[in-house]
Amino acid sequence: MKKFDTTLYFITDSTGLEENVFLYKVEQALSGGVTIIQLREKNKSTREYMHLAEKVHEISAKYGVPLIIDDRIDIAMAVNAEGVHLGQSDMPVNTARKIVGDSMIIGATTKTVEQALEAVKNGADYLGVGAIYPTTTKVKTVLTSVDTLKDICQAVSIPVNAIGGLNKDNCHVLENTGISGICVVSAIMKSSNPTKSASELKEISQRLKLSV
Ligand code: TZP
Ligand code: MG
Repeated sequence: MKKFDTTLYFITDSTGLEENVFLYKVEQALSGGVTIIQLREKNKSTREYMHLAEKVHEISAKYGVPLIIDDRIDIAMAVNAEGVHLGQSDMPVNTARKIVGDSMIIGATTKTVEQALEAVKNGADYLGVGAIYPTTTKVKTVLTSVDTLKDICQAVSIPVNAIGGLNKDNCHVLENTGISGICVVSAIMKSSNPTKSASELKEISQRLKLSV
């Protein structure tokens, strides 16, 4: 049985960082209590993506935190990552499921109830929904309303995480939505103290989960 906790889902962004600085930030975030981590690389070669995935996996394994690879089931499988995250333009979840088998975690980005139900039917283990707020992270996305987020949470029985522009000062809109956790990039990546930010965000997310 797959066991994972999406309370504080940290998505990395290595843009502009030396590898050792990036890995140090990752470790700081993990030590602050991140419960699941996604390596998200958009401009690396396959070889470079794999190399970084191996390094991040060594660190995440020390903390017992599952590593999810964005977009690429081949890299997830090659480095024995715990999961893969697929968007609406990536490999369909049902195809990915056939390839990776039952034990790998598959996450899906969904922006409507219809997409959410489809992802669940196809074998997704959790959903990411957003962007809730405009984001400074490089991503092709549109805003998703909190009402839609609520509708998705009600429609599915797998964990649903909110994403997009979330930080410790604006998560209150997620109260009573039914989310299982929050996904953040810059609130941790751009923090001068990723350990402290992770620990604060985790506490906020835990409180939000209790608010339903
Ligand atoms: N998908 C929707 S918003 C987003 C992704 C990957 C980026 C979130 O980044 P941040 O810095 O937490 O706004
Ligand atoms: Mg993708």
